[in-house]
Amino acid sequence: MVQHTATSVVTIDRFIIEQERQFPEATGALSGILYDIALAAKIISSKVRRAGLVDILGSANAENVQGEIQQKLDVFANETIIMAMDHTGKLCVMASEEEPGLIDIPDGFKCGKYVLLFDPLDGSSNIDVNVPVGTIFSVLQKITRGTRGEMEDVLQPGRRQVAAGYVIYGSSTMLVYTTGQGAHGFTLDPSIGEFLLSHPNIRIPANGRYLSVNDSYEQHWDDPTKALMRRYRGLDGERKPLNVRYVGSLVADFHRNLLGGGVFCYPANSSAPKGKLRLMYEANPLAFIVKEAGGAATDGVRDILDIQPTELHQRVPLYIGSKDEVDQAIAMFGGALSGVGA
Ligand code: AFP
Repeated sequence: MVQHTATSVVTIDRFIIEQERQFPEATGALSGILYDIALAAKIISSKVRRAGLVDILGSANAENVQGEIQQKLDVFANETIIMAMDHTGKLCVMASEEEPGLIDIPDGFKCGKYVLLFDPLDGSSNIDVNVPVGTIFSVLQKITRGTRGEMEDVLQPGRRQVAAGYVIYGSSTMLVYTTGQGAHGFTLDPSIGEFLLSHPNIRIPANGRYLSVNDSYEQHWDDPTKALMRRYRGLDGERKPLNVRYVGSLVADFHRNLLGGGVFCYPANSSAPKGKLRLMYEANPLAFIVKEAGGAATDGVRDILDIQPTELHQRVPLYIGSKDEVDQAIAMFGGALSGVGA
């Protein structure tokens, strides 16, 4: 943790500018996207904080593209991000976990060279019971020639991300992001409305304390998955057991393991052969962050960051966290990681 004095406080804006200065050729567009996301995060945070006070809880009676019931705050978060981002001239297209197709930049607004993918409010089924939820985002560079962004611009492997991050609306609101120069965390000081640098250059411990998995699916797991979970729990006598912690809100589980060490697993199972989590909105951005923090992420066979997406809402099995723990998953499934912890 950073100890601040009145003059040493580093706001997220100042930090972003200082990082941008290291790249004289930077146009400021990526920094602008990060400021705008931080602003959207403050708006969402203030709404989430009031969720128990105002009559906003409960279903908006709409099903999203994943067939899940949307919560009202999901809708609010989705709209807040779109409205904060679509007119800035920095993006050419967006995609959200809550929307079936691409989100075009409205007519009359300039298009920029970046693509934004986001999960506006992950873990929303936890809102009613006051459990942390989060926003996750990923930024890619446009690769097609036209002015507007196309599906090809969106369906790029995670290794091409130029920025990624998440916001956790927990006991405090924190924003963690990377642009490929380490993973840095900022805590929102609600009294001044600023994200302040609190966790510079986060490093995930190489081996973990925590195992996060929903083992109510055990009967649907294949044998290697069952063997891996027995290994993590120390039941096969090969290692010290990990401590099980599962919130059921990916950002909360990931954040705890990032700071304390551990592995989050959402394996494939016979009723969800590709798992549940989405490659573009959840796995890729968190894989970029964990890699910058010295950890790793795999689907068991491939490095998450190497997967070539084929569809917008693609799901992927996910093992993410401390490098030694992810290595155990890879060994169990016979996969390989490239550039881990670089
Ligand atoms: P919701 O947004 O529907 O609450 O789903 C949350 C989530 O996508 C992710 O945040 C959790 O890690 C995961 O699903 C939990 O899924 P299970 O309930 O199947 O364990």
